[in-house]
Amino acid sequence: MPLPLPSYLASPALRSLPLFTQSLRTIVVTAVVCVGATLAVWATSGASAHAQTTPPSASAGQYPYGQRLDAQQWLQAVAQRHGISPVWLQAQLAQARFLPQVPRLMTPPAITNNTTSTARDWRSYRSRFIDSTRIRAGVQFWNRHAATLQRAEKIYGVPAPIIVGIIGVETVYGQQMGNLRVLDSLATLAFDFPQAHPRAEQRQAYFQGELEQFLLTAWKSGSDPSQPKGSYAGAMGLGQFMPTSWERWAVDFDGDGRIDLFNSPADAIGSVANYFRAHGWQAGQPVWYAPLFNPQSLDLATLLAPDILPSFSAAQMAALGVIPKDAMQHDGLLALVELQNGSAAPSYIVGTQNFYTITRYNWSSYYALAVHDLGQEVAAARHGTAAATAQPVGIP
Ligand SMILES: [Ca+2]
Repeated sequence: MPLPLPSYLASPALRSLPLFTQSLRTIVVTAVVCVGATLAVWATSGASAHAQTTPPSASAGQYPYGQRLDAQQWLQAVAQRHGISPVWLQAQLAQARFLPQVPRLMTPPAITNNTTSTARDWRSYRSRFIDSTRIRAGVQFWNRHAATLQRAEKIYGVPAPIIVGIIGVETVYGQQMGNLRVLDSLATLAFDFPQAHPRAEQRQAYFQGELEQFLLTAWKSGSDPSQPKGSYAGAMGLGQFMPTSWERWAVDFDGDGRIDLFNSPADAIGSVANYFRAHGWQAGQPVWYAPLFNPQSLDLATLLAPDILPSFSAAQMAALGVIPKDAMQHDGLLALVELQNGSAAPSYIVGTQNFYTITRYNWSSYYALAVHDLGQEVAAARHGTAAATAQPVGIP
């Protein structure tokens, strides 16, 4: 079996011209030796005004990443860890640009609005992702790739509506894959993550890891990391894979010997299915059940304490006042999931392990339910029927 090339090199032009690419790399590396030499002078003289007088947090975007001391220290560590040429890494970092809109997009609305909480609303969230245009695009995508979706279900146990739901919510079936250079987004989040974020340190470390993997993959495959475009978070392709997800879970599902999540819907379908299986998808298990409330014995605080993590058997849940409809025989743990409805009373679903698995793709119960519902709507539209998606239930 040929080893798929884990390449981000999305540009077919560059891919088909290896000699040209090679000579370009030579030019870049030659040019960068000068930058490297300048840095060496910096390090020995200790006289760099830039590096010594500008703490990174205060200088977001003020100095290029190629000249930032914090970025240089990071670069040296990455070079040592993986045996990558520091000159090559420096050349890539020198191309990275600060994107001022990215930290803004990464800051939770509660902080930017200076309010303690924002009223979340399941209905309005759902309507952002489920409309007739997206459903129509989903029907076309499903029809075009029906055999591939079937093969993915057979191999990975993940049914077509879930894969179709994910790719629809993420990119409208490839129509909106993001137009920011991944190198810029990841460098901005790795070195200028908004410090107002409640988990800034943790998130910044996460994005440094993603940038590291992104550059490592480009180095190994000989591709140009300034080429791939993606979301403001650095997610790429039809299913919006982050670099570490691409490395771990993307598969070559059309058998052409390389993984291309930008241009190969089959690779995207197989990779989404493989990601789901790796994150605990249970073939044949429903995503959620409707709850039947018993107000006399209802212990909402205990049921909601583990949040979306499945923690109760059906019998335990029933004892706490929630009977999962038609699911008392359910084999596995369940979670009572609360969905806000703006200023109205919240509603609830009983999520299974599979509901939880969808949230491993994007950590939000609203996201998971929208993915599920879109898949159901597209499935119904393919057969010309109205979708029979059940709705979350309020406490009577
Ligand atoms: Ca492929």
